[in-house]
Amino acid sequence: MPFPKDFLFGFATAAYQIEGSPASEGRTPSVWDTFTHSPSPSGKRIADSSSGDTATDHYAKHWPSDLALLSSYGANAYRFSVSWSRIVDFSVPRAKGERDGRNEAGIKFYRGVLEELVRRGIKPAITLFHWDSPQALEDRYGGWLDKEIVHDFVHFAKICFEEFGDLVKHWITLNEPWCYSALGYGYGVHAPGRSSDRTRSAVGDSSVEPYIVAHNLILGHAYAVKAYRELFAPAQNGTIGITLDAIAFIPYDDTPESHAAAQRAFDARTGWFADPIYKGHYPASLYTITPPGTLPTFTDAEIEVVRGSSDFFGLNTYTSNLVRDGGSDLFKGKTQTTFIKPDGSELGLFKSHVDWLQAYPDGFRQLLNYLWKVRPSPHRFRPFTYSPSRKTYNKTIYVTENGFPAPKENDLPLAEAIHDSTRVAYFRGYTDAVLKAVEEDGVAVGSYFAWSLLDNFEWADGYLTRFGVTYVDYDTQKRHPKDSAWFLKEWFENNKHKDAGV
Ligand code: GBH
Repeated sequence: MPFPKDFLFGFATAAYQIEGSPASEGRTPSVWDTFTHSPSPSGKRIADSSSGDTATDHYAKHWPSDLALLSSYGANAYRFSVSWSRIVDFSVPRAKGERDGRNEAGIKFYRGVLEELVRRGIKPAITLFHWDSPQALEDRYGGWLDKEIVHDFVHFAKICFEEFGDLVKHWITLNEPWCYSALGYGYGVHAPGRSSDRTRSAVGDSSVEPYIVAHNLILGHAYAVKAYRELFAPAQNGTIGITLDAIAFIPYDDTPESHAAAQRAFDARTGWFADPIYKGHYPASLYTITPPGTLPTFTDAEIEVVRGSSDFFGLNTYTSNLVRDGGSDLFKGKTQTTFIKPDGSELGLFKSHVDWLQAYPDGFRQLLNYLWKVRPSPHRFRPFTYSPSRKTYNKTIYVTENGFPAPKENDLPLAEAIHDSTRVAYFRGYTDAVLKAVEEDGVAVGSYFAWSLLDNFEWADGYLTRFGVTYVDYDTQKRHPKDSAWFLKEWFENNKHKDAGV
């Protein structure tokens, strides 16, 4: 058995994408409630003009049966996020610097979920922040634009450690801070929808704000980890870290320009967060593409807290890109990306209907190797040798999301949609890649969470794009397992240790 005994096999979700019930039992709005309910200057923000108001109705009604689905799919772990504005009581107006109280009803809900998971022998992995920032903090001082939020995030995190930490041994502070910074404050396509692009947003400065927000996210993460390590880990014995979004950026051709471009693309997406956290500084290439003074500085005391603030490398990855020099987009590291190789053929095996995602399992294997460490490759792939002297992160990788939206699934009748052979092909390729990375390449991997347990609110795509292994009929909220759920069940079962008690 190539996977360690305690390897986590499971599925992932996020609060705003599944819960619904935005105003129940003391929850106050998050930036996603505000964003989905206000039009942008050019019209629609969400492809089908929807919101997470109902989503999969997980909070009010379906959570017990959704957890039963996890058992029926053979999962021994479940990654989900908690809603900050359900757990902290923002109903009382407060000034900047004052801390808010607790919302006991929200805490009780998650406690119920955790107890049921434990009863089922499913290990919970909690994400504290999956983009649903409290609107109250936005109104109070501008949310993540103000360093004050570090204190409020730590306050929230400590409530979670205190209330849930006896049952939770895997904590993820932030999900994909690149998305929150670049999509929320650069392109303006995610909440809070700020951008210099005036067709998208009336407010915001994309040359400054994403960097401030990213900096404060890194600090929020790091100080939450410090609090956990000092106050809770000694008794609770859990592990804590961050989840970053990464793409296998493969040089378009064997020119120095393309290799440098691939490095910049990686730095602009992942290194922006990973390098401070694992190495103690922003990536050098970010300074070469941004005007002087764009990247905020950490104080010496801060960098002591930031460096080494993740026990593992939490990885969300879906696709690979060929990269070459060019373009002016800072959030892509001034590179151009494509799926078409110089000889005109496709990089990946097949595409999805969303323009950013192609299935290329070999890219996943390369990425796992690269994140683990740069070294002579023991297998046929050339690793990402953009700069061979560079050490990468050398931390156990927790794959916290990986998945595929089957083409046009939304238009298919149920009887066809549940036979999601393209998604099955995707998971076959990607699970095989992670197995080879562990077995043949010696990469340390601690989990594989498929995205997602359920079809759900896919952010700017609304309900039109489905990533679930379970089909959700949004008229009836009935759940229908797809073939991909049974494929993963079999893969989990074939790879689990029989004596692991799960
Ligand atoms: C994850 O993000 C999210 O964590 C999860 O909530 C989501 O449902 C899931 O993926 C599926 O999308 O500007 O070119 O990057 C994945 C990363 C970032 C991919 C935004 C799509 C938009 C196109 N996503 N990106 S681009």
